Amino acid sequence: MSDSLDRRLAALAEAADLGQERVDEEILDTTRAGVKKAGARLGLGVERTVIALAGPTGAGKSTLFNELAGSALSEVGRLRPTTSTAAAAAWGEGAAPLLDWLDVPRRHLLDDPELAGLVLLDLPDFDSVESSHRLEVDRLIELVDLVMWVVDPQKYADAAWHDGYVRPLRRYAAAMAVVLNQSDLLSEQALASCAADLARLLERDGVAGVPVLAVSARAGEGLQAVRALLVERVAAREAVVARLEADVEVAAEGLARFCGAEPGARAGRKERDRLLDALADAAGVPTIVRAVESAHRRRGALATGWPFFRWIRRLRPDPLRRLRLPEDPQESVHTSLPGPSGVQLARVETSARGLADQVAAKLPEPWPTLVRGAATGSGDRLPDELDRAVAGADLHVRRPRWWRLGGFLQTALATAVAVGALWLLALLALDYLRLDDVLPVPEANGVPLPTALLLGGIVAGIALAFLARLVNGAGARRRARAAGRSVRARVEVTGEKLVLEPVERELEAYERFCAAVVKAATPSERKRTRRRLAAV
Ligand SMILES: Nc1nc2c(ncn2[C@@H]2O[C@H](COP(=O)(O)OP(=O)(O)O)[C@@H](O)[C@H]2O)c(=O)[nH]1
Ligand SMILES: [Mg+2]
Repeated sequence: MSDSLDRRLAALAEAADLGQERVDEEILDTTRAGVKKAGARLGLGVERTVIALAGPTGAGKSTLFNELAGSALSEVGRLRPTTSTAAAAAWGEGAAPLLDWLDVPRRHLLDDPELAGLVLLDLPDFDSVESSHRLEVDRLIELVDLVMWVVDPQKYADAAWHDGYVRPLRRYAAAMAVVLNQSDLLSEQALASCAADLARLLERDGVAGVPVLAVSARAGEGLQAVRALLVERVAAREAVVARLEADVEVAAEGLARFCGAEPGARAGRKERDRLLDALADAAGVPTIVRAVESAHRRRGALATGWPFFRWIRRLRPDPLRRLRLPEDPQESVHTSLPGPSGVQLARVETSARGLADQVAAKLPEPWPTLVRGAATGSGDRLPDELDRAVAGADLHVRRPRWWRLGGFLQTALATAVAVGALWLLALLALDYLRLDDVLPVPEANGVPLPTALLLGGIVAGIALAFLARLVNGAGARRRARAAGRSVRARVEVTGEKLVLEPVERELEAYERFCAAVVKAATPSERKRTRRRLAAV
């Protein structure tokens, strides 16, 4: 019978768990307490129905209680306030655990097969001058399966009752009945207009359709109808579930204000790109790209440049070494990149916020705040994580194979230049000593060989260096682009981890929370059908 209720209670408990540390704690506590109460009540069985007689001072609750019990169990009093605790009458054996749970020590055991399963409570007056009475009434109204309000012709319109109880409890209309007592004090006509007025007030309170029974507890009039109502409710065994379902509905409604009509959006391309750009900038991608490019040029020049000018290149440090950028990916290394500036970090935060707002701005609070917090929450870790991302990136620093050949050729050409120069110096010395005919100078195509070696070596060396420089320039740009791409890819992973995934987690929590709330708020198909039929 309570399959649907169990399912809804489970959904409510799930919503309370998902809302943990997100949604207003007080509401979650109330929800959890409600789930716990429902579990306890269901655990005590639906075979018994707890019905409380509640109402203002002197309406006749105790008189009615005694009439129904068939004996003077409860004190009917002119001396007020009478008692601060409720009195219970239980029909049939085995009500003790239920009464223990209700914490009602004053109990009487009655025997009437027709009413077996009924636990009737005579509550203190809710309008008593003793505030403890009211507290006791409120405590028990939370727990009982059905409240039978007892009012009299003087007090049926009191604001204390309508505004203090009926209207706030209007969602519990299914767990309510009203007895208009002391009908013997009115003429038939007056009673009719009084009952009509009461019905009108109840409708205004939002509980139209609640059964209203006019009785005279003292004269014993109309008691049969009250008894019939009790018998019917006890026999149907539905009061427990009906009351708890109303509890679930109220609780689900309380949580539903944290759920909007719109589902959470997913991060858009534009927002993602903006965030990624800001992160790449903060990670120093432009600096890295420049360093990779100029390192390759420098290394290429050292390997293949004109040997006589290489020393100039050596004067400037290698940019990759200077930034301590590992050439092989190594996450554990700390680079010497300057780290993100305040402006760069602010830009990351702004774009993370923008992304959060894009996905969550339309959700009800607290979700936009939570999503924004999730998007920007890892800000402290950002510089470190970005550095790690950079250090772990493949910068595509590889020495091309042809550099060996180029270097070898340059060395050979430089050697030729040196040989030619030394040779010419030797000839100069011999000429000075007037020994120039001693050594014949070989010629190549009419040019003396030492001259050819010197000049040819210079020209070829410079030409080779020039050519190599062109090729190395292109290679440097290519490597720089590849390095930029791989650093960006790593930065993207960091952005996923620090911004997008936390945002996604919050959105998921939102969706699961609201799905649970909807589930809790939705009665089963069978129940709805029955309600629809009842409405016809
Ligand atoms: N005239 C009349 N008096 C009643 C009726 N029911 C109760 N009373 C009296 O109203 C007074 C208060 O009754 P009681 O049952 O103690 O009211 P409680 O405060 O609601 O418990 C007592 O003097 C009762 O005798 C009734 O139906 N008609
Ligand atoms: Mg009383």
